[in-house]
Amino acid sequence: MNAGFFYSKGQGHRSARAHQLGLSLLEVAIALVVAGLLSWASFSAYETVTSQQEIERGRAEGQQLQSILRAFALRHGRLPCPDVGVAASGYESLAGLECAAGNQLGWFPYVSLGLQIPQEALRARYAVFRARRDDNRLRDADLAVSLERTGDVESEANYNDVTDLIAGLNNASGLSVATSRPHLTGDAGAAGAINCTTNVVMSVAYWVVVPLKDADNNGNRLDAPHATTSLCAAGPSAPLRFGADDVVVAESPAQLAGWLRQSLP
Ligand SMILES: [Ca+2]
Ligand SMILES: [Ca+2]
Ligand SMILES: [Ca+2]
Repeated sequence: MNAGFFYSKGQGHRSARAHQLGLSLLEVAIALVVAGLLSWASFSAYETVTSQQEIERGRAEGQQLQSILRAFALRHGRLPCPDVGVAASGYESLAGLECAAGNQLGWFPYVSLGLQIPQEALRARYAVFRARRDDNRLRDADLAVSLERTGDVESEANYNDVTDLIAGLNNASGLSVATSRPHLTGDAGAAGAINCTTNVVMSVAYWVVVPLKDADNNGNRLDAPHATTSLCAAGPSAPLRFGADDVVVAESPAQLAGWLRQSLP
């Protein structure tokens, strides 16, 4: 606005100028409010888009880790051993050449599986089903150890191979669900409440939890029902909910055995 223009028009135009100025100030005020609202709205939209993208990324990461676990199982006749370091080292925590006894919960062993350790939000917790039966290998269900479970001798074709993992998975399927081993609670839907105390749904051969953000603001990226020391994970089909953005992938022993059977050469 050119103020000089109004001054040069003399007294008769003063009210018009005041009117013009007043209107302009009102317009400016409205414009500021609208700009504020717009920037707030676009910021909120940005936040929403960003979280959705992150969750999609978490899901993609979970799917990738599941594919890699399956490929590892097919090739090695066992599931990987968790990385029990406080900070992820990326390596399986072995004792000698075998998964250390009792090690069933830790970080996903990225480096041992040929991957790089990802950024913290995508760095996954991992649990594997282990029910050792040293007294009877035909009934062994320690899935982190490759073991002859079908009575073949070393010269036979199916000695200590993926079919022995399938046998171990079948043995695991036959055991009743125990909270001392990796398991799932519900999904807030068909599988019932997400509650590790009151609703223990099934054993799993493994679960992987990608933590993403600390959505429940408890100082840990894992959100309830997940915790660093817990063997319980929410059902993978659990919907997104307030205070929980963790992504879960898991398979029951029967599901993994089915996939392996289909994938046998
Ligand atoms: Ca065998
Ligand atoms: Ca989280
Ligand atoms: Ca948390």
